[in-house]
Amino acid sequence: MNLKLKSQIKSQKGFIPIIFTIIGAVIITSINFSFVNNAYAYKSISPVKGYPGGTLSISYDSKDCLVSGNGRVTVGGIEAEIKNWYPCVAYIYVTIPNNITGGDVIVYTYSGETQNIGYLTVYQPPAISSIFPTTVIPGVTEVTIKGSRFDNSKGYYDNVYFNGIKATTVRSWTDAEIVVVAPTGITAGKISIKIDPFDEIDGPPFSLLTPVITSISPANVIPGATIITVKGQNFGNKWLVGDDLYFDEKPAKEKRDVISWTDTEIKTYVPKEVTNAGIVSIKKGSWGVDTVYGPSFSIQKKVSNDTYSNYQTSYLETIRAPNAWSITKGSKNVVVAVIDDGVYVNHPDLRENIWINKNEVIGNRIDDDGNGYIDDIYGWDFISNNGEMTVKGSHGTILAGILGAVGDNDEGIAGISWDVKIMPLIVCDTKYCSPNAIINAIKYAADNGSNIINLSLGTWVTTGYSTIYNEAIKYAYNKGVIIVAAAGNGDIEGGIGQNLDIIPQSLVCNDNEQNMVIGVGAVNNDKYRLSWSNFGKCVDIYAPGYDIISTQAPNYSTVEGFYTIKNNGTSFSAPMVSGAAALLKAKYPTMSNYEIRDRLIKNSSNGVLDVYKALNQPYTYQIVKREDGSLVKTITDPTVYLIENGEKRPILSAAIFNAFGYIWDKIIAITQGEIDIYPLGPGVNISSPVSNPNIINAVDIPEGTLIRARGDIDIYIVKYVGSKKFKRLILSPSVFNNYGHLRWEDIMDVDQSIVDSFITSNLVRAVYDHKIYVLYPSGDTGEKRWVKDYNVLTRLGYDPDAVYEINQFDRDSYTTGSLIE
Ligand SMILES: [Ca+2]
Ligand SMILES: [Ca+2]
Ligand SMILES: [Ca+2]
Ligand SMILES: [Ca+2]
Repeated sequence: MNLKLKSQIKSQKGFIPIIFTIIGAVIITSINFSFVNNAYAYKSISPVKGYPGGTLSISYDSKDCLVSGNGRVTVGGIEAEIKNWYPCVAYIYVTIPNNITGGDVIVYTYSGETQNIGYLTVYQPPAISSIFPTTVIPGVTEVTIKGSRFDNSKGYYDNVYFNGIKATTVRSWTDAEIVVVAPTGITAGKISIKIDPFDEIDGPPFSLLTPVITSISPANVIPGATIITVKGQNFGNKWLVGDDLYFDEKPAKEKRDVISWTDTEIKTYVPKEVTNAGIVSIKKGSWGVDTVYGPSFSIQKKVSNDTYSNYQTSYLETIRAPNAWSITKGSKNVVVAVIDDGVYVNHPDLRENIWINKNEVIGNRIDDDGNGYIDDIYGWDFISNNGEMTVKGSHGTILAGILGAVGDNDEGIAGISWDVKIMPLIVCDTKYCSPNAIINAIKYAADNGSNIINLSLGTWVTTGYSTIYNEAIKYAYNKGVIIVAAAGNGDIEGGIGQNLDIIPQSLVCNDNEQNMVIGVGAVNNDKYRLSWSNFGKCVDIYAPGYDIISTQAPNYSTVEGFYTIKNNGTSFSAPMVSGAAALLKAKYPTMSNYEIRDRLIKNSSNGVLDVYKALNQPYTYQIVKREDGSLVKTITDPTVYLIENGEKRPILSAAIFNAFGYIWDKIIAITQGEIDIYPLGPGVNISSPVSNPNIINAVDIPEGTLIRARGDIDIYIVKYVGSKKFKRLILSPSVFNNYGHLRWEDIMDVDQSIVDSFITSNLVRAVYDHKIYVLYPSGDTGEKRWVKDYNVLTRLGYDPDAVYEINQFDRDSYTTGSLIE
């Protein structure tokens, strides 16, 4: 249909009611014959171009005014339904039949006359063949409607409806295709189209793209604190007015808690108004979509009556602190030194647990207890050199709360140890920790009654590893102090933790060859190491270090009052271990520091602190009975003992030690407590040689001897240059056999320690070959690389004395690598 034709239909149709009005007036006022007689002088149809179902008015040449009987009308031979037949005024109204494109309008009058009134053209109504897509987002989705006879453009009375709601945004409109945006406020139903003058016709059904929540994480939340991730589909690419996410009917968006909103994921804080567990639901009000319900959530329970206890539940349960509290909640006899930037000693949740130097009189400017520090009533500030204890940063007060905030006092949080005495020692300001201050503070702690020292200085002491702390650590350890240190963070801002085996750090790695420092790394509440936590052998145990709440000094708090949330770092893992050590010390006051250390480490769960297990399932500290032949000493006492027949035999001099071929590297440093269990045996001297057959005097191994550690397959040949003892690996059996003078039965099986006492040489020179090679054996093969000259050899630190002369077969059994220059 073209526009011109269409406007004709409209004007004709508009004319019809006027006719009706005239007719009605005529009927009501009774029939005026003179009018009628004037009226039937012509024959016509209106309109001349109609549509199926439309009304056709027919004026015919009437002679039937007073004649009774039936008349009828056909259009194109099809019987038309009579709507009204006004005989005397000669007007007939019929419904245009379906399924015709046109035809003559024939009136069969009552009297049997047949009158051909005129030709009617019949237009067909529009038809919808398809819509796409059939699933829509109200207000967003563009829907393409295909079909026929839509008209070439939209007229005022032409419209598309989505289940009765008119689409007001039309992208394009042609006779065969309409593109509209699904309107807001719709419900699922049929798309329909109204092309004037035709009646509205229905198209295929459409459904709404409704949001679906598939998962939430975590499901156990703390209102006002937990960031929850809601995953699903059809959330819309962004938040729109009218949308919201609800927790037990409490709107998150309305409360400005939503952090991000994408089509498949919403991140939001759980509104603090939420008080009950319930269902997470989403409403896409912007699409007119009703609330869709998702999974249920629960509210993190409290493990103490403290105000913010539910913030602590996850990580405290990870380390089973609540279970541990059924055994002990700590003791005020246990002192923990927090060596950091200070602890706010008047904190409402800490002040009961702050150490007080009872032997010091405050404010008299006298060192009453004679410990070298004047008026050190709560501890000492090693930066400002006074006892005022003004905090120099935010860090130390956080550590103090984690390990020892007063528990179950209706205030704040609970420390791991509810009862404890915290000794603040200030060694840092916000930017810098002084190594000397740290050393002095460690000594102060050890000298003034600390049972435990917490060193969460990992991220501040960035100078790497230094042995300057060793002596102080050793001093405290040998006084029975438990020393706990944070492993340090590689880089919390997305970086990765360092392998401390490769890059050791102080103070966590200042173990003094023993395990004097309990190194603590950080895990999440699922016991996975956090990527930024340092790791390696210096880390003895892990504890939660993410999203930790604690006490805070005034001016630093992020939670109303004196508290701070969302602390991340190994700094905050360490005081959990310190607090756990405090619980063990409270429960077992006479337990040694190394036993508490070992109970904590050996009762860990996947390497993660398990306070309950450490307390409840005693790790029976088994002092390993050293094997006969072991060489032991304490750290503080230079005397070396030979363990023999269950006794410790002092080796009376270094000369004797050397004369027996003992190896200094094999001396095991043990604690005084362990060494005390061995009864003292006779001293080792020349006139009382040891009887232990395992000890082979090194001087009994002549140059050229083939040695092999018991249980090992590697065979070495030894040589001596002055006081230096070298060994060289025989690469393979074929190399061995190629040397005609070597005999398998000559191989001497010795202790590994004997093998280790020889320096391994990988330097060789073959006969008739001036080149010196460095060998890189690997299994039964290997590579040789020529060292260019003597200067290169010495520059690289190789000892020319270590060079062995080998045969050419031996040399050629190594592949040739690149030149070393
Ligand atoms: Ca003093
Ligand atoms: Ca004093
Ligand atoms: Ca508390
Ligand atoms: Ca350690």
